[in-house]
Amino acid sequence: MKITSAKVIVTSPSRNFVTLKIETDEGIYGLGDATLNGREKAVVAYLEEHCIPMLIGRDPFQIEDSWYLFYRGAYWRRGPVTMTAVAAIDVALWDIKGKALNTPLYNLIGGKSREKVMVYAHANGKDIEATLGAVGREIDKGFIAVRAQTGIPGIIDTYGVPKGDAPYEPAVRGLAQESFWETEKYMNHVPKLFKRLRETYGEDVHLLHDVHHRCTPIEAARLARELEPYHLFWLEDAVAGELQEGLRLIRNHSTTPIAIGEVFNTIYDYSALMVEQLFDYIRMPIGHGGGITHLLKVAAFGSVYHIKTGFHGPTDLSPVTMAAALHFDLAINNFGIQEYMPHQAIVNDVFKINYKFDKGYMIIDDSPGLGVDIDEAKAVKYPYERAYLPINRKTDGTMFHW
Ligand code: GCO
Ligand code: MG
Repeated sequence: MKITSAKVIVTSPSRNFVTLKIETDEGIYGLGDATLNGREKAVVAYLEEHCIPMLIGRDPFQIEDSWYLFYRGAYWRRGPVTMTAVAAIDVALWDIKGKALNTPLYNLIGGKSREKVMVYAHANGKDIEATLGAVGREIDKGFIAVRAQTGIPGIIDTYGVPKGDAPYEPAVRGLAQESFWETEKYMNHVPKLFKRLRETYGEDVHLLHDVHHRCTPIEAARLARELEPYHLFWLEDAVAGELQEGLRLIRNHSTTPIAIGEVFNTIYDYSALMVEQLFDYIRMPIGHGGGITHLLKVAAFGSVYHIKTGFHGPTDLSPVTMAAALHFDLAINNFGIQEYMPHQAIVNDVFKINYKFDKGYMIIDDSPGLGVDIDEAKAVKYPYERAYLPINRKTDGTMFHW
């Protein structure tokens, strides 16, 4: 089999998605998600200008060699743009192989280790009462794990809490919106939320919280310690992703489990952290972390240290990444949990999906390859629109982490 062509499809049904489609001389094609929220066109250019010409004529079954071709062969390695492009190629090649061998992706990477994938939902509210209600609604839908984010008195915008009743979907069309932040108010408020959540919903539901990189190491250590009585499933991105030594301080002060890595893109962002056992859950999504080939290595390395996966799964990753993640989650032994934010219904006008939510878990059918498809005629109905993630300042105007 040979790769005969490849193209990049950009579509924006409610938000931008970038999809790589690789075609072969046997009529089989594969899909990869190349969406990098707010920087979509950078990946489009990387693929069109630098990768697609090198793909033509290659054997799509040589996935390991292709991975190293685009990783080592670029010389300028790593980084989110590069690794999102590498991931899109890699996932599309696995999709082709599954279809050619007429078997679902999970069978190519070890077979099923479980029948269904535990997922966590998002629950947000403008204050503690509203968040309690939102968590209750997710439990009523059947979720057994819920991430809770709440508005903070005295802060206009808080990460994860949308205005009005809109679903939380980071990136807005037009230029970046600014939000404002005071860590002190946040730190004093969040433990009150989790106290109320445990009092209201008991010990059984898994509760998660995302700090979104906003604490310094000593602040994160204090927060993790103050949340300890509420037995979180995890505290996510308690310090900025690049501040790896910060995790040591958290560990020294708390037993709250730590998740990190949605902004990481290679094993080299994790390796020292894993050996020292400074965190518990790997967040790097397949779509940004070099694809299935690379995540298999990252997850295997983590398994040596009893670290589990908990892949990123917001709506800014396309259904192609969600399907790839679900196959992966089914197959590996050290799966922990999967983030699941359902896409808006209009997204399914363009993408045909093969997974569904069922009582706290996701199940995926056994179509060959990934099992997700894209309708190109529908995709062109939703042209790209520039969108940015918000930027964040302290209330005195200082530029801060979003
Ligand atoms: C999460 C993330 C997202 C990111 C978003 C950025 O845990 O789901 O933090 O909400 O902010 O993916 O594009
Ligand atoms: Mg996050």
